Amino acid sequence: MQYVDKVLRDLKKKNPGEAEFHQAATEILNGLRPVIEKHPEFEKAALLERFVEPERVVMFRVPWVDDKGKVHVNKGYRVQFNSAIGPYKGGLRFHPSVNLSIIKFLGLEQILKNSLTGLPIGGGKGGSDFDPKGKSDNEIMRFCQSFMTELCRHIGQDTDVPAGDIGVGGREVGYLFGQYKRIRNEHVGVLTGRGLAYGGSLVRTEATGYGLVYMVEEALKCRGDSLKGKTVVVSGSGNVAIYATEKAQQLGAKVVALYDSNGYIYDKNGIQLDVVKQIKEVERARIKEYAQRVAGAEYHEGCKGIWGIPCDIALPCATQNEIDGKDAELLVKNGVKYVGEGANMPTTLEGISVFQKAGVVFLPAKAANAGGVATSALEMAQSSGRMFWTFEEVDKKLKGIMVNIYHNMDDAAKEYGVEGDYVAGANIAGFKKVAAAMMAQGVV
Ligand code: NDP
Ligand code: 2IT
Repeated sequence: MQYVDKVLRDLKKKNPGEAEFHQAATEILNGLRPVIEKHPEFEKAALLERFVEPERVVMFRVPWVDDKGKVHVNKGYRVQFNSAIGPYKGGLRFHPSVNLSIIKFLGLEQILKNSLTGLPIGGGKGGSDFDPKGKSDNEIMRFCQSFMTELCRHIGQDTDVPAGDIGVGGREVGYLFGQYKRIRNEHVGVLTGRGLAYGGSLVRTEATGYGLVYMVEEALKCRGDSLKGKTVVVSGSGNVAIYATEKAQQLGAKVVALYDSNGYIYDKNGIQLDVVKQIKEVERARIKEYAQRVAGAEYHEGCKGIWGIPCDIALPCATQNEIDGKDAELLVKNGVKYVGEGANMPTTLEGISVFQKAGVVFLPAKAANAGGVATSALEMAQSSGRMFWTFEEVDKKLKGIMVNIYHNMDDAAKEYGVEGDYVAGANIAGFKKVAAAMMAQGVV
């Protein structure tokens, strides 16, 4: 297919060195080949060229002063990728590895993820190479205030609505919101993941992890199976990992491992989540502590070893490219049957191919972790309506959305002759609506 090949070739030439962006674009455009074949009008309208080029990229300086009076400068980013179906929507990541390539891969993924939710949200992403680890609350606050002092010119409740991602949780969203309100004099739903006292939604904290497990549960149900008694390995120990573990446990699975960037814990008796929450959410300490507090639990330095633990279900919930081809082969050899991506792009292209060839049910990130942003859109709806739904109401909507996404990608894969290939199915199902909106809106 010459058109797709040409767009990919040009993208790599025009955006040199952006390895993560190339990787995400390759996965997406390869998945879209059957659709592009059916729609020659897309090429005439240069639809793919427009789709892979962000509408706007904002890059800015973030100066801040630490507790000792030393001045630091970080890079700030907001990529407003696509607003065809709604205001830009997507998280902010604070992590030292952040660069333009990472923000662009996340933004591109977000367009299709947000479309899959069925809600009216476009795609965007932002962040900074700021490292929140080891910083005091005051340093975090000053950094967030400086970041928002620039960002607030570019966002708005009907323009662009950021939220959390790695390194950005409730505390950071609170500081960011406070500064936005102070400068703009507006108390509006301009960020999601807000605290319940100032416009947040119930279930947003749990949403990504819960949503992931709701989708895995549906995939199991469609095969006459369930989570009961299944052994699960979850990577990461942040927001997504913790609430994926919680829901998996509630539904009868046994989660035996978690990690942070230093090493992993293995607890053959099943992870005690209250201990993890105390360490990670309250103390902001390292996962290593778990093995010191729970008898029988093991801690191992380094992350990779986690994929050697035999499991039925693997839920990578930390970061991109955590599972490469070799890790995937090891998981398959040890009997993994389902992989649900809680993180964004946690599996390399080789890893995906290993899983798919082995017949593993592979639920790709843009579908499987869409529960977070879907619940963000529900938060936006509640803010606009100036009302709140109960936990049960939001949770029910979240579950309905995840089940719906599963069937939409399953149906799309069948319709385009690639049954069971959920990577293609999710890309196709997400793209159709964005393409229709872009075609209807002319050359913009
Ligand atoms: P958190 O910051 O809460 O947690 C991140 C976790 O991943 C931590 O345990 C962290 O360990 C670990 N981690 C981060 N980078 C690395 C790395 N390079 N190597 C090993 N471990 C690493 O983030 P979230 O839980 O919010 O996000 C996790 C993933 O889920 C990301 O890919 C994010 O994009 C994705 N996601 C998040 C959503 C949300 O609503 N929050 C929604 C959809 C997707 P350490 O503490 O040592 O850094
Ligand atoms: O990757 C993601 O979907 C997120 N980090 C959540 C985005 C959001 O706007 O809630």
